[in-house]
Amino acid sequence: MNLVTSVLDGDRLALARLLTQVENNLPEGLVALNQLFSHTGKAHLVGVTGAPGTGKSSLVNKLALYYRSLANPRKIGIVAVDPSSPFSGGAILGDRVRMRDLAGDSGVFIRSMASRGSLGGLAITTSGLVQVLDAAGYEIIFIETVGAGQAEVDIARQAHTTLVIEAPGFGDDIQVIKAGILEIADIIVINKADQPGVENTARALKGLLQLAAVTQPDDPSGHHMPEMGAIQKQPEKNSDWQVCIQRTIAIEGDGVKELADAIDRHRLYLRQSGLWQQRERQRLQADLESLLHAKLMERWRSTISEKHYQQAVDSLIKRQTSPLQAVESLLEGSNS
Ligand SMILES: Nc1nc2c(ncn2[C@@H]2O[C@H](COP(=O)(O)OP(=O)(O)OP(=O)(O)O)[C@@H](O)[C@H]2O)c(=O)[nH]1
Ligand SMILES: [Mg+2]
Repeated sequence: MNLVTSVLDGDRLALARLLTQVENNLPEGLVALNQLFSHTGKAHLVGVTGAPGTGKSSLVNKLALYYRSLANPRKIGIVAVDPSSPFSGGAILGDRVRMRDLAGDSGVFIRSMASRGSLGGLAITTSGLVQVLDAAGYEIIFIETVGAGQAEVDIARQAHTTLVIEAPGFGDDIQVIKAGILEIADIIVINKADQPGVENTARALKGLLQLAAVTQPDDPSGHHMPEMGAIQKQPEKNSDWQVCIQRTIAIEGDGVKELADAIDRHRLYLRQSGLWQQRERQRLQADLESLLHAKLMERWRSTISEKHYQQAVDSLIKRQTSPLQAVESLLEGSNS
């Protein structure tokens, strides 16, 4: 049987193999993605981001256990993206913890991605893995990323619902917020609520949320409005979702049910307001544009010799041409 059919039939081994092919950008993986695409679009994609060590993996683990414990258990996929430490570090460690708690449950599939992504970058590779899990019938897919760089923001943007995880002590210099990641938060989680400093963190975050509401010029309701894709900058219309702050103690499981409820509320809100469709459109358009960029670049580079290309760089170094002039002359050269 072919790999795609096996994946659609729920074969976990086939799923693992296909994910590896997609992660490594192998031709058969890309062909499989084309075949699977019509089966995607059903899952609720939940981005989970925040500074290292705030408890993202522990929390996702507990959320997965919670969703599995329901009378109508949901199938849970987890993609942990950790480009900073390819072979050790957070994602893999977090995985070990999860493997122990979730091992043997066929309703959960965990994948950590250690590569830096290939064609079209990390966000596109992540998107491919998520598509495979979506097609395979996983109903809620958590996408966990460490840090607050542009890559994490791009990945978080692929989600319908984005959780930003803070923790006391981390919140004092609020790294994540500096990078503007709060702009993409639908739900803010203060994890490690058992630790001292929770109240300070909560106060700081509330203050920042109020500030964000006041300084949103285009939002007549005064509510927080997440800024969407770098490519498509249009603010969401009619967004009156109130960003909520949830407290959790991931190691005890405290607040996990309430967090899961908030995630479900957000999904319902997106569905009822029509924003789900809007986010889907933005997400797919962003994927399309990343792939177009990558493909056009690849195609164009094959039309020009390495020597010619390096000459253009040389003339930049010598300040004989400006970057824009160099681009124009390179593009002219490749057309002739
Ligand atoms: N006290 C306390 N410790 C916690 C809590 N949640 C997680 N931890 C601990 O914090 C550490 C980091 O937890 P992880 O879940 O690996 O955090 P992470 O954000 O996934 O870490 P990275 O993936 O490395 O960025 C672990 O030692 C956890 O046991 C909590 O609610 N309270
Ligand atoms: Mg982790």
